[in-house]
Amino acid sequence: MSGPAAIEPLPYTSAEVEARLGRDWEALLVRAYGWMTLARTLDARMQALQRQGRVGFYGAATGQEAVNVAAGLASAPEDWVFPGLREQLVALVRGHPLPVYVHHLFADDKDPARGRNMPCHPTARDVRYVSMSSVIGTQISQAVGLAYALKQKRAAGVAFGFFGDGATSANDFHAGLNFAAVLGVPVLFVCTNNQWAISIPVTHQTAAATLAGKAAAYGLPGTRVDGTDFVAAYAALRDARSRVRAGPAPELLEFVTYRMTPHSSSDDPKRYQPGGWASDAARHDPVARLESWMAVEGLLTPAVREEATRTAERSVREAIEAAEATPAPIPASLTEDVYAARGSTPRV
Ligand SMILES: Cc1ncc(C[n+]2csc(CCOP(=O)(O)OP(=O)(O)O)c2C)c(N)n1
Ligand SMILES: [Mg+2]
Repeated sequence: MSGPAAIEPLPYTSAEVEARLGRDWEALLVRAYGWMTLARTLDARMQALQRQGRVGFYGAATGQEAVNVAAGLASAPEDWVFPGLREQLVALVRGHPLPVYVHHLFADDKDPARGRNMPCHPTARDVRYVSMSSVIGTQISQAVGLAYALKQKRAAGVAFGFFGDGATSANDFHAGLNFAAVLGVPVLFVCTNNQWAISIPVTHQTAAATLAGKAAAYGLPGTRVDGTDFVAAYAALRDARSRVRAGPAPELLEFVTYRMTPHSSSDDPKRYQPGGWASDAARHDPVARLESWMAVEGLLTPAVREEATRTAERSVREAIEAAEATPAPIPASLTEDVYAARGSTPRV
């Protein structure tokens, strides 16, 4: 049996972290660690429940937690989120209640979409998290359209358009970045390059050296960031968000990460991933990297770590219990929320 993979250490002194994150850096890191622990717990439980047939489908975001938590924390309440496949955690960090998300995963009667959307495709109106589209790339141009509306209305906020490396080959990527730059709208493009689009490695996706480099063709800034380093991810998102807002002017951030799980519950990566992938990914595990840095700096005592684990396990368990005690939507609800009754407000 091989031992645990060595972790690529985060390359900072605590003074450097303070310089990048600001005065409240310690509280920020403890908060981020709590969210990442919750995300890991949720991904593990949901993948197991899917295998037991209790949840229909699940797509984990294991390995992408640093970007998602950083985006949730760096965004403002007035911002809008147009997610790709793996940004559900952004909704939770922005305040969408975990039990509501778990009701959605179980497609039960308390799912805001009443079971009409595939599990793991939540909609979270309360935090301006737009219903996720499985059609790769469509959300990119939708984010641009929303950002254009913000500009026209002189409204506050930034639209975050999330997508994966595979989506950079979609037409919407081209149309979206082009229109955003020409129109000068407040949209922040966040590409999480987890190096796979199901079975296609990013090296077969594009001949470009980096995905961030594609921004130059459209006349907007593109920056590549280590997406397994929470400190770098948070600083990049916070700073880009404020430049995008001030412009208004779009930017592209590419976060390099490692997909640590199958593409989804319908995938078997053993058929296509090279043997060394899992250990490479483990060395760049964003949760382990933050955890070990915090432990060395004395920020993460065994007691703090245990508390984070206990809290995550309890909240996930309680949300699952509540979902399992909730009936499926009744068939008659199929026609509810489809047409707005005159004078009514849609529920979703
Ligand atoms: C237009 C379109 N083509 C193909 C698919 C099938 N499909 C689903 S996910 C996926 C790969 C997406 O890869 P990437 O953008 O890197 O996101 P990741 O899954 O890695 O987060 C594909 C090809 C789809 N959903 N939509
Ligand atoms: Mg990908």
